[in-house]
Amino acid sequence: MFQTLRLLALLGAAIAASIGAAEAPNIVLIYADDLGYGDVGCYGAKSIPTPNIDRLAAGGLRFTSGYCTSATCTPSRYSLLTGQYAWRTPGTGIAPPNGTALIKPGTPTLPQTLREAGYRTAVIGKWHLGLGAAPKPNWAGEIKPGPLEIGFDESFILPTTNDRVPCVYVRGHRIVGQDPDDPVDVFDTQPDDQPTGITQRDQLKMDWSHGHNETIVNGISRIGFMVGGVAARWIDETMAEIFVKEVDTFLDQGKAQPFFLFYSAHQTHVPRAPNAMFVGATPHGPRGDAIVELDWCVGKIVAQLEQRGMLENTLILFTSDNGPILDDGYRDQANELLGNHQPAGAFRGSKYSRFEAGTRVPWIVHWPAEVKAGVTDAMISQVDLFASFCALAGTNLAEGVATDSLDLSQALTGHRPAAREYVVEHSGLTAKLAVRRGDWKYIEPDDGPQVLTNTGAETANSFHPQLYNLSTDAGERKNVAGKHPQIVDQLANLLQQERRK
Ligand code: NG6
Ligand code: CA
Repeated sequence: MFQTLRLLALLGAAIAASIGAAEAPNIVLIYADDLGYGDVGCYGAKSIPTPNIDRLAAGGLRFTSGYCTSATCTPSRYSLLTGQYAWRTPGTGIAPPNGTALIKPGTPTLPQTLREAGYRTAVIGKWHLGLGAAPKPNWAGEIKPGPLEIGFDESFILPTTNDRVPCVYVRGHRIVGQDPDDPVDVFDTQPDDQPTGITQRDQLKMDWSHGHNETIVNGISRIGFMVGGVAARWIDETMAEIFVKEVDTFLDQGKAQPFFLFYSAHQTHVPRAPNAMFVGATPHGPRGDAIVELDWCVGKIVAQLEQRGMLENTLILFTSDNGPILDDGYRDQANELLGNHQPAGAFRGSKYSRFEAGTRVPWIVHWPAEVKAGVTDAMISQVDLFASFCALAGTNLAEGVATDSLDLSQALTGHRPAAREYVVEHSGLTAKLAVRRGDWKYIEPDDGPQVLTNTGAETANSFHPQLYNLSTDAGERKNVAGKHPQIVDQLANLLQQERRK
């Protein structure tokens, strides 16, 4: 087995050598949560210090047209790992606390394909792609299928998001530190008379604004009800350190094989409860401070690679799963303390939106051995990472695998500027899509709400087709669909063709 892996790794190295790299690179995907285009210094933030992320950008390739596939988490992650748009598969919306595994074992995935090419693979951090099988995950026992069944050799995850139960870490198939006498279980409705965010609202560490008022863990009420596992429950303020330490342990296994590490950060998703080290680091309250904490994690990961002499031939991709949001369910003053900070930069919209801010995200590629520093406006989507990373690993995709994923390895590494001709954008809340081709952005009509009442998010829904010229109107304010009916038709047809694929 090891011989075969070794052979494949060598083969990968040989092919990678054809683009100039001496050996197949390690790949570290640092995936931020709800981080907007304008949230970090190298993309224009002035009042949130992000020196570590900025350093990656200064020494790497910064993309100004890098996209996630959807403006919410679960579908973006699904597309990234499968190379297929989540909107093709029903049920891939935001996974609930007891959501079962969305990527079925046997589905070709990015980690599985890299593993077959000789990579050691791991996921550390937020999962949010469902776990276990129907009717619900076996929280008290063996929780499978999960990451290990779809191509990861190792996993240390928070099962859903940090605002959802169960608030525990899962390593491999089991909850970490679970006392068999106090087993964890999770319910959609209240199973007992435990205090909740409603009954003990005045004692919470952070008040909720909408939803998020069920089981209380670490003084913060969450989505869903959990019982048991009291000793295993996480403390939000130490989550960053814990994840970063897991990275250290993973890297300790050395250089015998190239590796793929999916570091899936919890910042800056709600509840934003950064470590005391970061409280007050920005004038923006917990949301800004959580971004500084994320930056600290990036710095630690880079340092850990550097200490082991691994940085040179490691491709680090830093990006985000969807655009920014201010009030996503807790009263953490994200709106009140925003000041002049622009989480989405010049773009309109936010998380949940088909306007650019929903899916156009920070995207930095750092790989000293191969990638020259610079800035590019090449259009690329996270759905392309499957084919692109596999090409860099020197492995070919079989027919019918990752069919939405384009091999843009040459654009990703700055060797060739050409990338996607068009990029499909999805909000995650509607079946309707949007597309950007060149400077044109077309948004399909949809009769859903234009603004979400709880979050204030502008969805980009409208009864009318929308067309914007991003070269003169990056903020998508002036709908020119009436003036350019042919372009509207072309782009509407393009989306119909995409659907039929
Ligand atoms: C929404 C939650 C929001 C957030 C989101 C998922 C409510 C009212 N809102 O349903 O707080 O958790 O789901 O975010 O419950 S994501 O980034 O993981 O997609
Ligand atoms: Ca997210």
